[in-house]
Amino acid sequence: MFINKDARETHLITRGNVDGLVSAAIFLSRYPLCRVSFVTSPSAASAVLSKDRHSREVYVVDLSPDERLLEACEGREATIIDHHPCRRPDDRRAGLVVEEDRSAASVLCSFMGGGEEFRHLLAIADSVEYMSTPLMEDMDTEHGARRMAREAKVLDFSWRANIKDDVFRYRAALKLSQALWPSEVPLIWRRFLTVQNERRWPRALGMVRDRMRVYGEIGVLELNGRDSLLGFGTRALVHVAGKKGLSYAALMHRRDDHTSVSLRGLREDGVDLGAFAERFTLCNGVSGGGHPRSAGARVPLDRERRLLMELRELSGA
Ligand SMILES: [Mn+2]
Repeated sequence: MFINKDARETHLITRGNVDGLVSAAIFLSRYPLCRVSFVTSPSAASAVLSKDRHSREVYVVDLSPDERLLEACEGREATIIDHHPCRRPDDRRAGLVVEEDRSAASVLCSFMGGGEEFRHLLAIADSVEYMSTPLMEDMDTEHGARRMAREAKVLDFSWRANIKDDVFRYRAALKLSQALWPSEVPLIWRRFLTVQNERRWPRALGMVRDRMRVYGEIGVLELNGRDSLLGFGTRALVHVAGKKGLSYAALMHRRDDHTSVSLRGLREDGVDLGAFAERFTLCNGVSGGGHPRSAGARVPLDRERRLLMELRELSGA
């Protein structure tokens, strides 16, 4: 089959993690010729959307509708499907489908209808998003909790082998659109084995243990430029901060002209980090937002300290 760019009148924009991969798989099962873009933030999604002049319909999945993203949707046939708390439920610039408490992939699947054959993958997406859903319980009963955890790990490790590789993501999602298990897809299995054999997860944990500093209730890890945690960034930091009994984790990654901050809340009753990131970046630039317990921000280099100070004050530690 010849896939011509002009035939791709439907465009999916989603994240490159497990939730995004499962979303893409479900979407591709319905629209096998669609164009798929993987991004890491709502601002990256709005940039991709602004450049796309040819798609008739655009679906933006797993990205919270901030002002820039809604602006980019204006005048387009755009639908945002998400599971981050939505502060603009009445905005008319895009169709908004937002449900919390389960993965974006699950929200997408019920929006599209059908998708019975994807229940195992949806339960995997729910679990990797730290949710706890009735579907996860059903799948644990049907397939065994160990198998479910194992398959979630296979898919979650696989994309981390090379976090920049969107061609892998697309191919993996296309295979998963046949409702296979992650371990049944050789492409995914091989990447998983690479990450596993190189012991990247335990090595990433070791790096975090060496470098994390504790600021009040926040475990802070600073990375510079090309530093990496072998693909496990925030996940490894959250793990170590959790073991130390801390309430928040903050990964501060310094790039050329700004710092990307990932914030995670490790307590149920902590500060609403999505609201905090949005409010902080309104006054201190560039962009930010997210879930109560998982948020991101881009801030100018000289605002890093201030962000940590304000979070510490809010947390009362
Ligand atoms: Mn998600």
